[in-house]
Amino acid sequence: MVSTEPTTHDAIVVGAGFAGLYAVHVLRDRRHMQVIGFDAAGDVGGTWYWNRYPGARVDIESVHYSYSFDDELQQEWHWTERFPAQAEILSYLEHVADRYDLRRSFRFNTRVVSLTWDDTDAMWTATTSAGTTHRARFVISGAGTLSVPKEPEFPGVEDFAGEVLMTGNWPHHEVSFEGKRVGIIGVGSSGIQAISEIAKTAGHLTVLQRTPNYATPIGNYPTRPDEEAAEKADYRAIRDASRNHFLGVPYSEVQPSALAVSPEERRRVFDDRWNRGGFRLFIDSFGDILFDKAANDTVASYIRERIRERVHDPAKAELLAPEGYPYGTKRPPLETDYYEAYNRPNVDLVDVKGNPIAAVTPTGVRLADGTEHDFDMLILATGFDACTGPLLAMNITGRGGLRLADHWADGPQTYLGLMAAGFPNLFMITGPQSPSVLYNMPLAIEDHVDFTVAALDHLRERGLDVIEPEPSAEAAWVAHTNELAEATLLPDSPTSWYMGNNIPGKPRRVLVYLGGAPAYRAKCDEVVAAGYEGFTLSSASRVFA
Ligand code: NA7
Repeated sequence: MVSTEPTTHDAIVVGAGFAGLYAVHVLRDRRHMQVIGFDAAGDVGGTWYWNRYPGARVDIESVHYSYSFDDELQQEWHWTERFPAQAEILSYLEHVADRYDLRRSFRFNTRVVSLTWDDTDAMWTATTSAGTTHRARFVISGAGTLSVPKEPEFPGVEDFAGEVLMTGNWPHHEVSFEGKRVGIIGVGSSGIQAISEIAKTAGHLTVLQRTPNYATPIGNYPTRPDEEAAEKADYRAIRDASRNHFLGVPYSEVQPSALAVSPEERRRVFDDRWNRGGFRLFIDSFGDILFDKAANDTVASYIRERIRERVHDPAKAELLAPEGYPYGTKRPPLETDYYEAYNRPNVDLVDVKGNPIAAVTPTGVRLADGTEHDFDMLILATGFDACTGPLLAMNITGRGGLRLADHWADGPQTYLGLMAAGFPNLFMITGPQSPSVLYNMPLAIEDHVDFTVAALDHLRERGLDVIEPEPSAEAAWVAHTNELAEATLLPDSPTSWYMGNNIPGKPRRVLVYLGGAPAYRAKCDEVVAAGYEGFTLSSASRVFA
């Protein structure tokens, strides 16, 4: 049968997570563009499709971590918990897909394997894993920031006789841990969430920990009807407050400096934020903890103290209490009863920092000193090739055959974290060097998609069809994002996906914009007000200054 599906489109959208769904809705339903979307997954959901390991949960209250673009949607949806689990967020995205009839614009189980710009007619060509080819003037990537799991770096992993599971690509079938000897590598956010749950049913759980983390309580609870009603009555103000906050949440109690207050007042603030949960300790306690080592030391030692209170075995407590790097320079995990898991008789903690994992064997894991740990199941919670990985995985080639991989050989180069010089009409939603993961993601996504759509409107109104950053504007943005990072403690982290150095061989460069969402939005507004300053706008054949 010959396919009658068009292969030339106005826009190609990559991904059916928060970004791709919103992009398709706006471009197709509000701008009446002919749009096609692709996702490697079997359905919508993005992050929340893949990361379905036990305990997977959002770390920002979902009344905030949700779309704001349609008041009816935010009024009608009911979250059952303050910080819902993966299944509920996936249901929400499925509801969004149904509500706006979005699935019909997507091809699922279809990965974009290359994207190539053609200078002669100013069109992108996408090839897909389904063997199809599609052309479009514009590409909107909603490929995600944490969607390419880190390759297992343990020799022998393919020879393990039991099951190997990855938190970032968890099976869809029910996984039972009953009576099994389970090993888990990694104590980032994913590992910490998974350990807390798996410990409850595993026959035996062994946690292989390299760097202990500063995990703090999430403070989850079932939705309180009065709180929900009050929020829905004032949703617009809450969204405005969120957009005007560094992290995109309406927290408003940050004090300037941990060093400017008495030890008693500091303790009071830390206790209060610890007890109230979320990212309050990190972002709504003292404004200098990410910038001043002495200020950071106060919160780091507070967290260590709280960890030691919760873990009964002093030897385990010592291993779990992080030392030697500042709090917040690795993405701070949030937890429920994580430290208490180590008080269970079926949970062991093994330090693999001094004695690293040498290999996976058919029966388990062998450490450098020859010690063997036998498992029936091995779980890799070892993280992601963050921010740049999802874009580089698409084999993108821009003007004059310039490969994105070469352009970014020394780290990402973008203008506003949204576009790269030499890659016209390619919009990277929550791309590297934008606030992305340091800004409540659904709002960061809406802002980026809205910026993109406004730029397309601007082009169309002027009879133009190509937009790209000037190399000088890109260079200035890269320098600016690096300077912002240098002013923080982030470069002091031993390994952090914020800095790209969790992946062997990846350039150590900051991957997020650290000036905060309000400063970023102000900069974007300035660029637009100045007629898309720093961008070159052109028609397919003629370049306008
Ligand atoms: P993370 O935060 O990057 O955590 C990965 C964990 O895996 C971390 O504890 C790593 O230790 C550990 N790891 C990675 N490679 C190894 C090797 N070779 N040996 C031992 N341990 C290793 O990923 P997550 O998936 O937990 O979280 C990612 C984000 O998703 C999270 O921040 C949220 O934004 C959602 P290390 O610290 O490098 O010593």
